[in-house]
Amino acid sequence: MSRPMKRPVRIAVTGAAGNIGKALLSQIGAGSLFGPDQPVILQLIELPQAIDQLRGAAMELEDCAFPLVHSITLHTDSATGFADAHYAFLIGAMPRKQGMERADLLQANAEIFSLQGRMINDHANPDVRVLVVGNPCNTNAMIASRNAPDLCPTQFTAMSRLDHNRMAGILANRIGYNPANLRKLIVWGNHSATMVPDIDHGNCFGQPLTELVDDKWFKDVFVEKIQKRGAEIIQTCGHSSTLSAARSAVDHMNSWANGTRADDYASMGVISDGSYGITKGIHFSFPVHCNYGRYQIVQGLQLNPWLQDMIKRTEDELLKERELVQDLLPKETEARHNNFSRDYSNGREQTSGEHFLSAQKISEHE
Ligand code: NAX
Repeated sequence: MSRPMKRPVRIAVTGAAGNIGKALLSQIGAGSLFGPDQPVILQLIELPQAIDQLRGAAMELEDCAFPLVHSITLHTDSATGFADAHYAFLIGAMPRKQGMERADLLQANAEIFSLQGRMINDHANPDVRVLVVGNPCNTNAMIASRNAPDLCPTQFTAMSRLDHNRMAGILANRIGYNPANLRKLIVWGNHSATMVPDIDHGNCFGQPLTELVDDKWFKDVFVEKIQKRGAEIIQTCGHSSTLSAARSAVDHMNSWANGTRADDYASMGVISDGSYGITKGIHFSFPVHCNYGRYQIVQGLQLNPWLQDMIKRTEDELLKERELVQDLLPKETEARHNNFSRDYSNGREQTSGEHFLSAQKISEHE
């Protein structure tokens, strides 16, 4: 006898006609995100100039005939796009153009993510879980959260899972094991070239990774390889990570909603509550445990001086980014974020309540 289907959940995706967006949608449609008994309503959000690409993507999804796709709605207005969403993947962002300074890129994206934060606050399900993929994702997550006064800052996260997965894939090949057997890898800090890969607490079948991996290779080759892997992929094939980014977005949301193994960590960009001395209020990648739809930052790990120094550098970079977008951070939410306490870092319970089911399989909204 087949298992009964659950009620559909609403998943909003911005930048849905882009490279990562399309790869993500095919994984969600195939059931990689929440399993074979969880139907989904896909609320796809794009810029008006990309509406034809979005229509094409929706037609392809229809042609995939995924049994789990209950319905698809297309939006160029984020108010309707985020309406009642239980999960939101914020992928669409302004790409860096020639001659653009990092400060200009931050500012342009800050405007996008402050608007999206407000729209999610006003229109999404109150228990929505948000993953920011669009770069600079840590600072964009902070901006969206600062613009969502009615939601808990723990509902906004940034993606460092790709860096975590890159560590697992490359290390596993190096030492000749399956990536699934590597436990407790960590990525600290910003999703940028300052991120800090850490294997000090990791193991493979109980054996410390520091015993399996040569320290000189780790520090001189591996760390930089992970930090620059995105650039290496662009240089090699002419476009940024697509399949691995989509896979990591699925893994991130899956860990968050369904939990991590008791003997493993996930790396997630989450609001700092001061753990490990990191300034409160910035979105920083920490090792987390997830359970019952909540995450908690792993506490009490010893950090060697080399790691501490690198972690300080990535924190400084995020503080500089915050400085550059100060004008888009409302005063109203400043105290709540900058005094953020671990006591609140439990997130919200997931609700799977479903309110409006679309009559049509694909419908468009202005
Ligand atoms: P694409 O250029 O293929 O797609 C982006 C899509 O977003 C476009 O279709 C565009 O029309 C849309 N878009 C732009 N602004 C929007 C807005 N305000 N609302 C709705 N849609 C909007 O880029 P893609 O390769 O998919 O990358 C998307 C983002 O992911 C980029 O910012 C990229 O830097 C970032 N990445 C983040 C990663 C991470 O680990 N956090 C890794 C992969 C990737 O580099």
